[in-house]
Amino acid sequence: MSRALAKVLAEGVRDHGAEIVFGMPGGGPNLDMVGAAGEAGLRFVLAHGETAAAMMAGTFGLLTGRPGMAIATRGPGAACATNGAAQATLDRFPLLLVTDCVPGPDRERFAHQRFDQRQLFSPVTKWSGRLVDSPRAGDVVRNALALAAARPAGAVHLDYDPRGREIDLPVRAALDHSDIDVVERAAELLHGAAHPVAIVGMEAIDCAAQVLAVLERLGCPVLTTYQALGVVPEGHPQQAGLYTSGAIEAAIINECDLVLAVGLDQVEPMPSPWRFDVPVVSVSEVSACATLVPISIEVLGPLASTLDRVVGTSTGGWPDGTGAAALAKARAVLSATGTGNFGPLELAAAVAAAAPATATATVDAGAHFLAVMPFWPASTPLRLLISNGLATMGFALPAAIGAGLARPGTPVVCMVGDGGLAMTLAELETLARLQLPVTVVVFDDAALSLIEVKQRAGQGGPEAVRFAPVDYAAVAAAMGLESAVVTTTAEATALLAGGWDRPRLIDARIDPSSYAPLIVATRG
Ligand SMILES: Cc1ncc(C[n+]2csc(CCOP(=O)(O)OP(=O)(O)O)c2C)c(N)n1
Ligand SMILES: [Mg+2]
Repeated sequence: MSRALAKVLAEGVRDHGAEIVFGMPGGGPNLDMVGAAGEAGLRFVLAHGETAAAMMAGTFGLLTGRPGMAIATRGPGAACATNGAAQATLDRFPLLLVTDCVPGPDRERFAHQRFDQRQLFSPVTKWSGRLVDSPRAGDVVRNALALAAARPAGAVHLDYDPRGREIDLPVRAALDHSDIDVVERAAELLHGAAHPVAIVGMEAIDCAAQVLAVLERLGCPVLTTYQALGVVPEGHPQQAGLYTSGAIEAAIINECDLVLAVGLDQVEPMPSPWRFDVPVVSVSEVSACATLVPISIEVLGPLASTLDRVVGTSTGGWPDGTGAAALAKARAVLSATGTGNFGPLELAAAVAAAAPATATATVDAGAHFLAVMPFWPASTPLRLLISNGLATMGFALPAAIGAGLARPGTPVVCMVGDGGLAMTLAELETLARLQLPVTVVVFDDAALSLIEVKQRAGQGGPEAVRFAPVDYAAVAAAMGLESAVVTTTAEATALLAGGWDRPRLIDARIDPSSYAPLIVATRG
Protein backbone atom coordinates (compact mmCIF):
# COMPACT_ATOMS: atom_id res chain seq x y z
CA MET A 1 0.00 0.00 0.00
CA SER A 2 2.81 2.32 0.94
CA ARG A 3 4.52 1.74 -2.37
CA ALA A 4 1.39 2.64 -4.34
CA LEU A 5 1.11 5.93 -2.47
CA ALA A 6 4.84 6.56 -2.93
CA LYS A 7 4.27 6.18 -6.66
CA VAL A 8 1.43 8.70 -6.63
CA LEU A 9 3.65 11.14 -4.72
CA ALA A 10 6.69 10.67 -6.95
CA GLU A 11 4.71 10.95 -10.18
CA GLY A 12 2.82 13.99 -8.92
CA VAL A 13 6.06 15.72 -8.06
CA ARG A 14 7.66 14.73 -11.36
CA ASP A 15 4.65 15.89 -13.37
CA HIS A 16 4.98 19.24 -11.61
CA GLY A 17 8.46 19.55 -13.09
CA ALA A 18 10.61 18.66 -10.08
CA GLU A 19 13.76 16.73 -10.90
CA ILE A 20 15.36 16.02 -7.56
CA VAL A 21 14.24 14.81 -4.15
CA PHE A 22 16.55 15.81 -1.29
CA GLY A 23 16.67 14.27 2.12
CA MET A 24 17.83 11.88 4.76
CA PRO A 25 15.71 8.73 4.76
CA GLY A 26 14.61 6.66 7.71
CA GLY A 27 13.60 3.06 7.19
CA GLY A 28 10.25 1.97 5.80
CA PRO A 29 8.05 4.40 3.89
CA ASN A 30 10.88 6.89 3.29
CA LEU A 31 12.74 4.25 1.36
CA ASP A 32 9.62 3.54 -0.67
CA MET A 33 9.55 7.23 -1.53
CA VAL A 34 13.19 7.14 -2.59
CA GLY A 35 12.58 4.02 -4.68
CA ALA A 36 9.42 5.37 -6.28
CA ALA A 37 11.17 8.67 -7.00
CA GLY A 38 13.89 6.80 -8.88
CA GLU A 39 11.34 4.83 -10.88
CA ALA A 40 9.59 8.07 -11.77
CA GLY A 41 12.86 9.44 -13.14
CA LEU A 42 13.68 11.68 -10.19
CA ARG A 43 17.15 11.87 -8.71
CA PHE A 44 17.67 11.46 -4.97
CA VAL A 45 20.29 13.66 -3.29
CA LEU A 46 21.34 12.53 0.15
CA ALA A 47 22.17 15.25 2.68
CA HIS A 48 23.60 15.02 6.17
CA GLY A 49 20.86 17.01 7.84
CA GLU A 50 17.14 17.39 7.23
CA THR A 51 17.19 21.17 7.56
CA ALA A 52 20.04 21.35 5.07
CA ALA A 53 18.10 19.02 2.72
CA ALA A 54 15.05 21.28 2.99
CA MET A 55 17.17 24.34 2.22
CA MET A 56 18.73 22.61 -0.80
CA ALA A 57 15.26 21.64 -2.02
CA GLY A 58 13.78 25.10 -1.42
CA THR A 59 16.65 26.75 -3.26
CA PHE A 60 16.34 24.27 -6.10
CA GLY A 61 12.64 25.09 -6.22
CA LEU A 62 13.20 28.83 -6.16
CA LEU A 63 15.72 28.75 -8.98
CA THR A 64 13.86 26.30 -11.20
CA GLY A 65 10.47 27.91 -10.62
CA ARG A 66 8.90 24.70 -9.30
CA PRO A 67 8.65 23.53 -5.70
CA GLY A 68 11.57 21.51 -4.48
CA MET A 69 10.92 18.37 -2.49
CA ALA A 70 12.58 17.07 0.65
CA ILE A 71 11.89 13.98 2.71
CA ALA A 72 12.57 13.22 6.35
CA THR A 73 11.85 10.37 8.65
CA ARG A 74 9.33 10.58 11.47
CA GLY A 75 10.19 11.93 14.90
CA PRO A 76 13.82 13.06 14.91
CA GLY A 77 13.96 13.58 11.15
CA ALA A 78 10.85 15.72 11.22
CA ALA A 79 12.07 17.71 14.22
CA CYS A 80 15.42 18.30 12.51
CA ALA A 81 13.68 19.62 9.40
CA THR A 82 11.80 22.41 11.16
CA ASN A 83 14.36 25.17 10.58
CA GLY A 84 14.46 24.25 6.91
CA ALA A 85 10.69 24.57 6.73
CA ALA A 86 10.82 27.88 8.58
CA GLN A 87 13.48 29.15 6.18
CA ALA A 88 11.42 28.23 3.14
CA THR A 89 8.30 29.81 4.57
CA LEU A 90 9.79 33.08 5.80
CA ASP A 91 12.11 33.47 2.82
CA ARG A 92 9.35 32.51 0.37
CA PHE A 93 11.12 29.49 -1.15
CA PRO A 94 8.70 26.89 -2.60
CA LEU A 95 9.17 23.60 -0.76
CA LEU A 96 7.24 20.37 -0.35
CA LEU A 97 8.42 18.58 2.78
CA VAL A 98 7.19 15.02 3.22
CA THR A 99 7.74 13.16 6.48
CA ASP A 100 7.02 9.63 7.57
CA CYS A 101 4.79 9.40 10.58
CA VAL A 102 3.52 6.82 13.03
CA PRO A 103 0.69 5.28 10.95
CA GLY A 104 -2.86 6.29 11.77
CA PRO A 105 -4.09 2.96 13.24
CA ASP A 106 -0.98 2.66 15.46
CA ARG A 107 -1.08 6.15 16.82
CA GLU A 108 -2.78 5.22 20.06
CA ARG A 109 -0.42 2.31 20.71
CA PHE A 110 2.99 3.72 19.72
CA ALA A 111 4.71 6.43 21.68
CA HIS A 112 8.13 5.73 20.18
CA GLN A 113 9.16 8.62 17.87
CA ARG A 114 5.61 9.93 17.97
CA PHE A 115 4.52 13.50 18.37
CA ASP A 116 2.01 15.54 16.47
CA GLN A 117 4.09 16.43 13.44
CA ARG A 118 1.34 18.42 11.78
CA GLN A 119 1.14 20.58 14.86
CA LEU A 120 4.93 20.92 14.89
CA PHE A 121 4.98 22.13 11.31
CA SER A 122 1.88 24.34 11.35
CA PRO A 123 3.64 27.54 12.46
CA VAL A 124 6.60 27.10 10.09
CA THR A 125 4.70 26.14 6.95
CA LYS A 126 1.88 27.56 4.86
CA TRP A 127 -0.04 24.37 5.46
CA SER A 128 0.57 21.05 7.14
CA GLY A 129 -1.62 18.02 6.42
CA ARG A 130 -1.51 14.36 5.61
CA LEU A 131 -1.18 12.23 2.53
CA VAL A 132 -3.17 9.01 2.81
CA ASP A 133 -3.80 6.24 0.32
CA SER A 134 -7.03 7.37 -1.33
CA PRO A 135 -8.33 8.23 -4.78
CA ARG A 136 -7.70 11.89 -3.86
CA ALA A 137 -3.98 11.36 -3.11
CA GLY A 138 -2.92 12.79 -6.48
CA ASP A 139 -5.05 15.88 -5.84
CA VAL A 140 -3.47 16.32 -2.43
CA VAL A 141 0.03 16.23 -3.98
CA ARG A 142 -0.94 18.60 -6.79
CA ASN A 143 -2.62 21.05 -4.46
CA ALA A 144 0.27 20.90 -2.01
CA LEU A 145 2.75 21.75 -4.78
CA ALA A 146 0.53 24.55 -6.09
CA LEU A 147 0.13 25.99 -2.61
CA ALA A 148 3.90 25.90 -1.95
CA ALA A 149 4.48 27.90 -5.14
CA ALA A 150 1.59 30.35 -4.73
CA ARG A 151 2.49 33.86 -3.62
CA PRO A 152 3.89 34.17 -1.02
CA ALA A 153 5.75 30.92 -1.68
CA GLY A 154 6.78 28.75 1.24
CA ALA A 155 6.87 25.29 2.72
CA VAL A 156 3.98 22.84 2.66
CA HIS A 157 4.27 19.77 4.85
CA LEU A 158 2.69 16.37 4.30
CA ASP A 159 2.67 13.57 6.84
CA TYR A 160 2.97 10.48 4.67
CA ASP A 161 0.49 8.06 6.18
CA PRO A 162 -0.40 5.18 3.81
CA ARG A 163 -2.60 3.57 6.44
CA GLY A 164 -4.35 6.75 7.49
CA ARG A 165 -7.94 7.54 6.56
CA GLU A 166 -8.69 11.22 6.89
CA ILE A 167 -8.04 13.24 3.75
CA ASP A 168 -6.63 16.77 4.00
CA LEU A 169 -6.80 18.90 0.89
CA PRO A 170 -4.73 22.09 0.81
CA VAL A 171 -6.48 25.00 -0.86
CA ARG A 172 -5.00 28.22 -2.22
CA ALA A 173 -6.57 31.48 -1.16
CA ALA A 174 -7.35 33.96 -3.93
CA LEU A 175 -5.37 37.20 -3.93
CA ASP A 176 -7.15 40.54 -3.45
CA HIS A 177 -7.44 43.26 -6.09
CA SER A 178 -7.90 46.90 -5.17
CA ASP A 179 -10.82 48.83 -6.57
CA ILE A 180 -10.21 51.33 -9.34
CA ASP A 181 -10.65 54.32 -7.02
CA VAL A 182 -7.76 53.09 -4.82
CA VAL A 183 -5.54 52.82 -7.90
CA GLU A 184 -6.58 56.31 -8.95
CA ARG A 185 -5.90 57.84 -5.54
CA ALA A 186 -2.47 56.23 -5.45
CA ALA A 187 -1.72 57.43 -8.98
CA GLU A 188 -2.79 60.95 -8.04
CA LEU A 189 -0.61 61.00 -4.93
CA LEU A 190 2.39 59.78 -6.92
CA HIS A 191 1.67 62.28 -9.70
CA GLY A 192 1.78 65.11 -7.16
CA ALA A 193 5.18 64.04 -5.85
CA ALA A 194 8.18 65.97 -7.16
CA HIS A 195 10.85 63.50 -6.02
CA PRO A 196 9.66 59.94 -5.33
CA VAL A 197 12.01 57.12 -4.36
CA ALA A 198 11.07 53.51 -5.03
CA ILE A 199 11.79 50.61 -2.70
CA VAL A 200 11.48 47.35 -4.59
CA GLY A 201 10.86 44.13 -2.68
CA MET A 202 10.98 40.45 -3.44
CA GLU A 203 7.60 40.17 -5.17
CA ALA A 204 9.27 41.92 -8.11
CA ILE A 205 11.67 39.05 -8.72
CA ASP A 206 9.23 37.21 -10.98
CA CYS A 207 8.45 40.23 -13.15
CA ALA A 208 11.69 42.16 -12.83
CA ALA A 209 11.92 43.33 -16.44
CA GLN A 210 8.37 44.74 -16.50
CA VAL A 211 8.78 46.42 -13.12
CA LEU A 212 12.09 47.94 -14.18
CA ALA A 213 10.56 49.23 -17.42
CA VAL A 214 7.82 51.04 -15.47
CA LEU A 215 10.32 52.46 -12.98
CA GLU A 216 12.49 53.65 -15.87
CA ARG A 217 9.50 55.65 -17.06
CA LEU A 218 9.17 57.14 -13.60
CA GLY A 219 12.90 57.86 -13.58
CA CYS A 220 13.39 57.84 -9.81
CA PRO A 221 16.18 56.38 -7.67
CA VAL A 222 15.39 52.77 -6.79
CA LEU A 223 16.44 50.94 -3.65
CA THR A 224 15.96 47.19 -3.46
CA THR A 225 15.57 44.90 -0.49
CA TYR A 226 18.20 42.23 0.07
CA GLN A 227 16.13 39.59 -1.67
CA ALA A 228 15.25 41.83 -4.62
CA LEU A 229 18.90 42.64 -5.33
CA GLY A 230 19.44 42.56 -9.09
CA VAL A 231 15.92 43.70 -10.11
CA VAL A 232 17.73 46.92 -10.98
CA PRO A 233 21.01 45.74 -12.48
CA GLU A 234 24.40 46.85 -11.24
CA GLY A 235 25.46 49.96 -13.15
CA HIS A 236 21.91 51.11 -13.91
CA PRO A 237 21.65 54.91 -13.44
CA GLN A 238 18.63 54.53 -11.11
CA GLN A 239 20.15 51.79 -8.90
CA ALA A 240 20.50 53.54 -5.54
CA GLY A 241 21.51 50.53 -3.43
CA LEU A 242 19.86 48.49 -0.74
CA TYR A 243 16.97 49.21 1.55
CA THR A 244 18.32 47.79 4.82
CA SER A 245 15.80 49.31 7.27
CA GLY A 246 18.89 51.09 8.58
CA ALA A 247 20.83 54.32 8.20
CA ILE A 248 22.74 53.84 4.98
CA GLU A 249 19.80 54.53 2.65
CA ALA A 250 18.54 57.48 4.72
CA ALA A 251 20.55 60.02 2.70
CA ILE A 252 18.53 59.42 -0.47
CA ILE A 253 15.16 58.78 1.22
CA ASN A 254 15.56 62.02 3.17
CA GLU A 255 15.61 63.88 -0.14
CA CYS A 256 12.35 62.40 -1.40
CA ASP A 257 8.76 63.52 -0.91
CA LEU A 258 7.13 60.12 -1.46
CA VAL A 259 8.16 56.48 -1.14
CA LEU A 260 6.78 54.07 -3.71
CA ALA A 261 7.00 50.56 -2.26
CA VAL A 262 6.89 47.98 -5.05
CA GLY A 263 6.30 44.34 -4.23
CA LEU A 264 7.52 44.74 -0.67
CA ASP A 265 6.84 41.62 1.37
CA GLN A 266 6.02 42.23 5.02
CA VAL A 267 8.74 39.80 6.04
CA GLU A 268 11.47 41.93 4.47
CA PRO A 269 11.93 45.06 6.59
CA MET A 270 13.92 44.64 9.79
CA PRO A 271 12.05 45.60 12.96
CA SER A 272 13.65 49.04 13.25
CA PRO A 273 11.70 52.29 13.37
CA TRP A 274 10.69 53.91 10.08
CA ARG A 275 12.70 57.13 9.96
CA PHE A 276 10.87 59.14 7.32
CA ASP A 277 7.93 61.52 7.29
CA VAL A 278 6.69 61.15 3.71
CA PRO A 279 3.65 59.40 2.27
CA VAL A 280 4.15 55.78 1.24
CA VAL A 281 2.28 54.30 -1.72
CA SER A 282 2.54 50.54 -1.73
CA VAL A 283 1.83 48.33 -4.74
CA SER A 284 1.94 44.60 -4.12
CA GLU A 285 0.20 41.29 -4.72
CA VAL A 286 -0.03 40.30 -1.06
CA SER A 287 -0.66 42.99 1.55
CA ALA A 288 2.68 44.52 2.54
CA CYS A 289 1.23 45.13 6.00
CA ALA A 290 1.77 48.58 7.44
CA THR A 291 3.28 47.48 10.74
CA LEU A 292 6.85 48.55 9.94
CA VAL A 293 6.44 50.81 6.95
CA PRO A 294 3.55 53.27 7.49
CA ILE A 295 1.66 52.82 4.23
CA SER A 296 -0.59 55.73 3.18
CA ILE A 297 -2.29 53.95 0.28
CA GLU A 298 -2.01 50.25 -0.42
CA VAL A 299 -2.81 49.02 -3.90
CA LEU A 300 -3.18 45.28 -4.40
CA GLY A 301 -3.11 43.47 -7.73
CA PRO A 302 -0.80 41.72 -10.22
CA LEU A 303 2.43 43.59 -9.59
CA ALA A 304 3.70 44.81 -12.95
CA SER A 305 0.34 45.79 -14.46
CA THR A 306 -0.89 47.43 -11.24
CA LEU A 307 2.36 49.36 -10.92
CA ASP A 308 1.97 50.43 -14.53
CA ARG A 309 -1.46 51.90 -13.76
CA VAL A 310 -0.27 53.64 -10.59
CA VAL A 311 2.76 55.21 -12.28
CA GLY A 312 0.73 56.27 -15.31
CA THR A 313 2.38 59.36 -16.77
CA SER A 314 4.20 60.41 -13.59
CA THR A 315 7.85 61.32 -13.89
CA GLY A 316 10.37 61.48 -11.09
CA GLY A 317 11.87 64.91 -11.56
CA TRP A 318 15.38 63.91 -10.50
CA PRO A 319 18.56 64.73 -12.41
CA ASP A 320 19.81 61.73 -14.41
CA GLY A 321 22.02 59.38 -12.43
CA THR A 322 20.78 60.45 -8.97
CA GLY A 323 20.34 56.81 -7.99
CA ALA A 324 23.81 55.77 -9.11
CA ALA A 325 25.33 58.75 -7.30
CA ALA A 326 23.51 57.78 -4.09
CA LEU A 327 24.81 54.22 -4.44
CA ALA A 328 28.38 55.43 -4.97
CA LYS A 329 28.13 57.62 -1.86
CA ALA A 330 26.68 54.81 0.25
CA ARG A 331 29.43 52.45 -0.88
CA ALA A 332 32.09 55.07 -0.11
CA VAL A 333 30.72 55.48 3.43
CA LEU A 334 30.78 51.73 3.99
CA SER A 335 34.22 51.25 2.40
CA ALA A 336 35.66 53.95 4.65
CA THR A 337 35.09 51.65 7.63
CA GLY A 338 37.79 49.30 6.29
CA THR A 339 40.97 49.15 8.36
CA GLY A 340 43.42 48.47 5.55
CA ASN A 341 44.05 45.01 7.04
CA PHE A 342 42.66 41.83 5.47
CA GLY A 343 39.13 42.24 6.78
CA PRO A 344 35.61 41.39 5.59
CA LEU A 345 35.36 44.35 3.20
CA GLU A 346 38.65 43.49 1.53
CA LEU A 347 37.68 39.83 1.22
CA ALA A 348 34.17 40.60 -0.07
CA ALA A 349 35.66 42.97 -2.66
CA ALA A 350 38.15 40.33 -3.81
CA VAL A 351 35.36 37.76 -4.21
CA ALA A 352 33.03 40.18 -6.01
CA ALA A 353 35.79 41.24 -8.41
CA ALA A 354 36.77 37.66 -9.26
CA ALA A 355 33.42 35.85 -9.38
CA PRO A 356 32.38 35.05 -12.96
CA ALA A 357 29.42 37.08 -14.24
CA THR A 358 27.35 33.90 -14.47
CA ALA A 359 27.95 32.97 -10.83
CA THR A 360 25.22 32.52 -8.26
CA ALA A 361 26.23 33.77 -4.83
CA THR A 362 24.88 32.68 -1.48
CA VAL A 363 25.56 34.47 1.77
CA ASP A 364 24.89 33.45 5.35
CA ALA A 365 23.52 35.32 8.36
CA GLY A 366 26.29 37.07 10.25
CA ALA A 367 28.31 40.25 10.22
CA HIS A 368 30.01 39.20 6.99
CA PHE A 369 26.82 39.73 4.97
CA LEU A 370 27.03 43.45 5.74
CA ALA A 371 30.36 43.50 3.88
CA VAL A 372 29.04 41.46 0.96
CA MET A 373 25.53 42.67 0.18
CA PRO A 374 26.00 46.38 -0.59
CA PHE A 375 28.82 45.68 -3.03
CA TRP A 376 27.60 42.58 -4.84
CA PRO A 377 27.26 43.39 -8.56
CA ALA A 378 24.01 41.57 -9.35
CA SER A 379 22.86 41.91 -12.93
CA THR A 380 19.63 39.94 -12.54
CA PRO A 381 17.51 38.81 -9.58
CA LEU A 382 18.27 35.55 -7.80
CA ARG A 383 21.99 35.88 -8.48
CA LEU A 384 22.60 36.43 -4.80
CA LEU A 385 20.60 34.34 -2.33
CA ILE A 386 20.26 35.24 1.32
CA SER A 387 17.98 34.20 4.15
CA ASN A 388 16.48 37.54 5.10
CA GLY A 389 12.97 36.71 6.31
CA LEU A 390 14.19 34.07 8.76
CA ALA A 391 17.79 35.32 8.67
CA THR A 392 19.05 31.92 9.69
CA MET A 393 22.63 30.81 9.99
CA GLY A 394 23.47 27.60 8.16
CA PHE A 395 21.72 28.66 4.97
CA ALA A 396 24.54 29.56 2.59
CA LEU A 397 26.14 26.13 2.11
CA PRO A 398 22.94 24.11 1.54
CA ALA A 399 21.62 26.90 -0.68
CA ALA A 400 24.86 26.84 -2.68
CA ILE A 401 24.44 23.10 -3.23
CA GLY A 402 20.81 23.63 -4.28
CA ALA A 403 21.92 26.40 -6.65
CA GLY A 404 24.71 24.27 -8.11
CA LEU A 405 22.16 21.57 -8.95
CA ALA A 406 19.55 24.01 -10.27
CA ARG A 407 22.02 25.77 -12.56
CA PRO A 408 24.24 22.96 -13.79
CA GLY A 409 27.68 23.91 -14.94
CA THR A 410 27.55 27.50 -13.71
CA PRO A 411 29.76 28.55 -10.81
CA VAL A 412 28.45 29.21 -7.32
CA VAL A 413 30.14 31.11 -4.53
CA CYS A 414 29.10 30.49 -0.95
CA MET A 415 30.12 33.22 1.48
CA VAL A 416 29.74 32.06 5.05
CA GLY A 417 30.95 32.87 8.56
CA ASP A 418 32.83 30.27 10.54
CA GLY A 419 29.83 29.93 12.87
CA GLY A 420 27.33 29.30 10.07
CA LEU A 421 29.70 26.94 8.29
CA ALA A 422 30.21 24.89 11.44
CA MET A 423 26.43 24.41 11.71
CA THR A 424 26.35 22.76 8.28
CA LEU A 425 29.92 21.48 8.10
CA ALA A 426 28.99 17.93 7.13
CA GLU A 427 27.42 19.20 3.90
CA LEU A 428 30.99 19.80 2.66
CA GLU A 429 30.99 16.06 2.05
CA THR A 430 27.75 16.42 0.08
CA LEU A 431 29.45 19.08 -2.01
CA ALA A 432 32.52 16.93 -2.57
CA ARG A 433 30.35 13.93 -3.47
CA LEU A 434 28.27 15.90 -5.98
CA GLN A 435 31.36 17.63 -7.45
CA LEU A 436 29.49 20.89 -8.02
CA PRO A 437 31.42 24.01 -9.02
CA VAL A 438 30.94 25.71 -5.64
CA THR A 439 33.62 27.90 -4.07
CA VAL A 440 33.06 28.16 -0.31
CA VAL A 441 34.65 31.30 1.12
CA VAL A 442 34.79 31.26 4.91
CA PHE A 443 34.87 34.66 6.61
CA ASP A 444 36.79 33.06 9.44
CA ASP A 445 37.18 35.10 12.61
CA ALA A 446 36.58 32.29 15.14
CA ALA A 447 33.70 34.31 16.54
CA LEU A 448 30.01 35.11 16.27
CA SER A 449 30.97 38.60 15.22
CA LEU A 450 27.48 39.95 14.62
CA ILE A 451 26.61 39.08 18.19
CA GLU A 452 29.94 40.15 19.63
CA VAL A 453 29.61 43.68 18.29
CA LYS A 454 26.20 43.99 19.95
CA GLN A 455 27.37 42.55 23.25
CA ARG A 456 27.40 44.93 26.22
CA ALA A 457 28.76 44.66 29.74
CA GLY A 458 26.72 42.15 31.69
CA GLN A 459 25.81 40.11 28.60
CA GLY A 460 28.47 37.45 28.98
CA GLY A 461 32.05 37.72 27.93
CA PRO A 462 34.04 36.13 25.13
CA GLU A 463 32.83 32.68 26.22
CA ALA A 464 29.41 33.57 24.76
CA VAL A 465 30.69 34.58 21.32
CA ARG A 466 34.18 33.18 20.66
CA PHE A 467 35.24 29.78 19.38
CA ALA A 468 38.64 28.15 19.41
CA PRO A 469 40.25 28.55 15.99
CA VAL A 470 39.48 25.73 13.55
CA ASP A 471 41.46 24.86 10.45
CA TYR A 472 38.51 24.69 8.07
CA ALA A 473 40.82 24.09 5.13
CA ALA A 474 42.05 20.91 6.81
CA VAL A 475 38.49 19.85 7.65
CA ALA A 476 37.44 20.42 4.04
CA ALA A 477 40.44 18.46 2.76
CA ALA A 478 39.45 15.59 5.03
CA MET A 479 36.02 15.63 3.39
CA GLY A 480 37.53 15.43 -0.07
CA LEU A 481 37.58 19.09 -1.09
CA GLU A 482 40.38 21.13 -2.57
CA SER A 483 41.13 23.82 0.02
CA ALA A 484 43.49 26.56 1.15
CA VAL A 485 44.03 29.07 3.93
CA VAL A 486 44.47 32.73 2.97
CA THR A 487 45.63 35.49 5.28
CA THR A 488 46.07 38.44 2.91
CA THR A 489 44.06 40.15 0.20
CA ALA A 490 46.77 39.30 -2.31
CA GLU A 491 46.57 35.59 -1.48
CA ALA A 492 42.77 35.63 -1.75
CA THR A 493 42.89 37.49 -5.06
CA ALA A 494 45.45 35.07 -6.50
CA LEU A 495 43.40 32.01 -5.54
CA LEU A 496 40.12 33.50 -6.75
CA ALA A 497 41.59 34.28 -10.17
CA GLY A 498 40.69 30.74 -11.27
CA GLY A 499 39.30 27.47 -10.01
CA TRP A 500 35.59 28.28 -10.39
CA ASP A 501 34.85 25.03 -12.20
CA ARG A 502 35.18 22.71 -9.21
CA PRO A 503 34.28 22.44 -5.54
CA ARG A 504 36.74 24.03 -3.11
CA LEU A 505 36.96 25.86 0.18
CA ILE A 506 38.96 28.96 0.97
CA ASP A 507 39.45 29.53 4.68
CA ALA A 508 40.02 33.29 4.89
CA ARG A 509 41.42 34.29 8.27
CA ILE A 510 40.14 37.84 8.49
CA ASP A 511 40.61 40.71 10.90
CA PRO A 512 37.08 41.42 12.17
CA SER A 513 37.81 44.86 13.63
CA SER A 514 35.97 46.75 10.88
CA TYR A 515 32.65 45.04 11.68
CA ALA A 516 31.75 47.42 14.51
CA PRO A 517 32.05 50.63 12.42
CA LEU A 518 30.53 48.84 9.40
CA ILE A 519 27.42 47.95 11.37
CA VAL A 520 27.07 51.50 12.69
CA ALA A 521 27.44 52.90 9.16
CA THR A 522 24.82 50.48 7.84
CA ARG A 523 22.25 50.46 10.58
CA GLY A 524 22.95 53.65 12.53
C1 LIG B 1 20.34 29.29 13.44
C2 LIG B 1 20.69 30.62 14.00
N1 LIG B 1 21.18 30.69 15.25
C3 LIG B 1 21.53 31.90 15.77
C4 LIG B 1 21.36 33.05 15.06
C5 LIG B 1 21.74 34.40 15.64
N2 LIG B 1 22.95 34.89 14.95
C6 LIG B 1 22.89 35.72 13.89
S1 LIG B 1 24.37 36.08 13.25
C7 LIG B 1 25.16 35.14 14.39
C8 LIG B 1 26.67 35.02 14.37
C9 LIG B 1 27.15 34.37 13.13
O1 LIG B 1 28.51 34.01 13.29
P1 LIG B 1 29.37 33.64 12.01
O2 LIG B 1 28.65 32.64 11.20
O3 LIG B 1 30.75 33.29 12.43
O4 LIG B 1 29.34 35.00 11.19
P2 LIG B 1 30.02 36.40 11.63
O5 LIG B 1 28.97 37.19 12.35
O6 LIG B 1 31.19 36.10 12.52
O7 LIG B 1 30.39 37.04 10.33
C10 LIG B 1 24.25 34.55 15.28
C11 LIG B 1 24.62 33.67 16.42
C12 LIG B 1 20.81 32.93 13.75
N3 LIG B 1 20.58 33.98 12.97
N4 LIG B 1 20.52 31.71 13.25
MG1 LIG C 1 32.45 34.45 12.57
